Amino acid sequence: MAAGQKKYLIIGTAGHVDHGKTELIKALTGAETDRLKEEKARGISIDLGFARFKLPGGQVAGVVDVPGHERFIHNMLAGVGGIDLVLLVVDVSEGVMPQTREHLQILQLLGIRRGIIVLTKCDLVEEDWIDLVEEEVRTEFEGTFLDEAVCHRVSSITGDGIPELVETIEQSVSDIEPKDSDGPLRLPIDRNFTVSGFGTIVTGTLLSGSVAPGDTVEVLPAGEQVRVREVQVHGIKVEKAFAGQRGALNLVGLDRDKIERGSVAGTPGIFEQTQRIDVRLSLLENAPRPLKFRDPVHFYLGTARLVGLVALLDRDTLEPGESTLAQIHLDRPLVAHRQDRFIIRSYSPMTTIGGGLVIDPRPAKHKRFREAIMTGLAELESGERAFVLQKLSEMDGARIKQLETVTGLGRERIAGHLDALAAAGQVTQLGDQWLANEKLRSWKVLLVQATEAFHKQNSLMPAIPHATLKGTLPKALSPKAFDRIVAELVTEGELQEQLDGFSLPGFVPSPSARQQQIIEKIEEAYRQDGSQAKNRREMTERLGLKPAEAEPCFGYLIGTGRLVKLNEESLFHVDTYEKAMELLRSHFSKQETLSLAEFRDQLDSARKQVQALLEHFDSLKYTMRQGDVRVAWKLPGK
Ligand SMILES: Nc1nc2c(ncn2[C@@H]2O[C@H](COP(=O)(O)OP(=O)(O)OP(=O)(O)O)[C@@H](O)[C@H]2O)c(=O)[nH]1
Ligand SMILES: [Mg+2]
Repeated sequence: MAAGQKKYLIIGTAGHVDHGKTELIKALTGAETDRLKEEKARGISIDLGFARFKLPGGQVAGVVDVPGHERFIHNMLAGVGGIDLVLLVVDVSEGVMPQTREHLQILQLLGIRRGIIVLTKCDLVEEDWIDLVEEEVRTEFEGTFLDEAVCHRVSSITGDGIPELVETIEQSVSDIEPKDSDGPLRLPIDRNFTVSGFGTIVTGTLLSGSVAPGDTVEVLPAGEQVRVREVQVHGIKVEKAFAGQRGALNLVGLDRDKIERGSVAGTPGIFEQTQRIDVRLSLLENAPRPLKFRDPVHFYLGTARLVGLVALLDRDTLEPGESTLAQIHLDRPLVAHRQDRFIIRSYSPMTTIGGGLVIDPRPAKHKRFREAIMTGLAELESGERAFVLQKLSEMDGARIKQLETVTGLGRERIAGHLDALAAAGQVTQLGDQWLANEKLRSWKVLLVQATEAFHKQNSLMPAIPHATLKGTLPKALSPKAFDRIVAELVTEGELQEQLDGFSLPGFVPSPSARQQQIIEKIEEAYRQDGSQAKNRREMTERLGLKPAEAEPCFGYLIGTGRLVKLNEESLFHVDTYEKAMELLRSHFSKQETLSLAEFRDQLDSARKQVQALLEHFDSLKYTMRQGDVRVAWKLPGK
């Protein structure tokens, strides 16, 4: 987490229908989360409700209130993905009911690890009755993540027990690990709507990354890149929303038909959609029957809801309570990531029967009963290979040596894993470094965007200089690896190589009439001055130009090769430069060494310029300095 950045958390509710979840959120936050007319009329929640919860310590949490009714479990599933802390609500007059269990199982399968048990409606029954219900709840929750959870007794109507609950919430959130705001943006969309005159709005919990107005996000499966016009958190316009917050993004020019609950807004180039995933799949112990090869199931991941066929790879049936590696074929594209958790429900009747973890979001189609495939998957699931991939994904390019340090594995083993990962399309070798493909993809997008932004800002420069472009990526990336990335972009037709840098294909600098005049004036002055040319600042002054208007024109002249830059200040007209090259060549055709004084006489120039020129030749490896003189090195012929 970046220094000084606040911690953002999501608190969710869970529990059987009518057990008092919405009322509890009202008692805690003052907000009414039932928004729909039908919800108000029927007195039950149908869809997700959202609220802002300011804790006494000042921390603000987002609240996701889920519906308890069996028929709306799919909505509940769209809401619980990103929560950090759950309030599991049990109505003391009813005790544990079917959706108390089902919600608990779902939370357990999704890997939610923190919760508080809240016994509601305590104003309606006697104390010793509550004791009995608490005992029942404790027995029921044994062995789950709520085994040792704190249990609170409240009445959301009278307010009894609410302050104590708030205190426990405050304590529980203090040591929650916040989500990663530095990672790529990932926002599974849970709502989308249009506001007239404003366009499309999408909302969701940011699982990682951050988003600000002006950013470009990619919406999948639509596959469109769109600009974010405005970002809101809890109805308030913000400059940036961070991981762990609920954000509403106003997207420019995206048709609402192209999005649905389950779509994902993310950093362009990172996420890919898939209709086939390799998973670790577990069937609940109380699943009503075994799962057979190619059984259809309802499949839930993030906010998405699909239908999948389960291809069991090493058996024909999966018994309740068992777990295995399997491949799931989906009816529609899904955005999934390694380590994502998912839920499956039986096709009919719809009950939760299991869930699991994504091992490979983009696998090949597997043949069944192949030992090599099973071992490969097992390796990928828990083995070193996944570990190496994970470590590499955390680094901005790494040599094998560095991977040895961070993984503690030997060079040979790492090299073997990297080769296998490269064959599986997950990593790439770029010269001296390795890089996770996920990062490579996002960096490529970034480089193209940086070039585009540069063109906008510097319309006279034919290219973004090599060094400026490299500066947009992390320092850890080696120059060689960077060159490989841009070379790939050039091959892919995304960038075009220029004299000293890169441009978008077909970009042509276009000076205005006024700029054209200045350009010609500067060029003419340098041509006339020849080897006597003054430095850039003096030239600007002499021609009576403002530095701000002269600078881009210098850039243009350098970029188009009419002026040659010896260093930041010293420039030569290209004709003068060619002449100097000619002198250099002819000198070394006759002599072994060249001193500064000799060259100054030949060139008839000032010492400072000659010095700059010779250093420039050194840097190009045309010449090499040896004590006070230069010798020819890799001097190009004519
Ligand atoms: N007396 C009393 N009534 C309560 C309490 N909490 C909730 N209720 C009532 O119980 C009913 C159901 O409460 P809700 O909060 O809507 O229940 P819910 O869990 O959100 O229900 P769904 O979202 O449909 O699953 C409402 O009429 C509430 O006013 C409480 O602590 N005491
Ligand atoms: Mg409710």
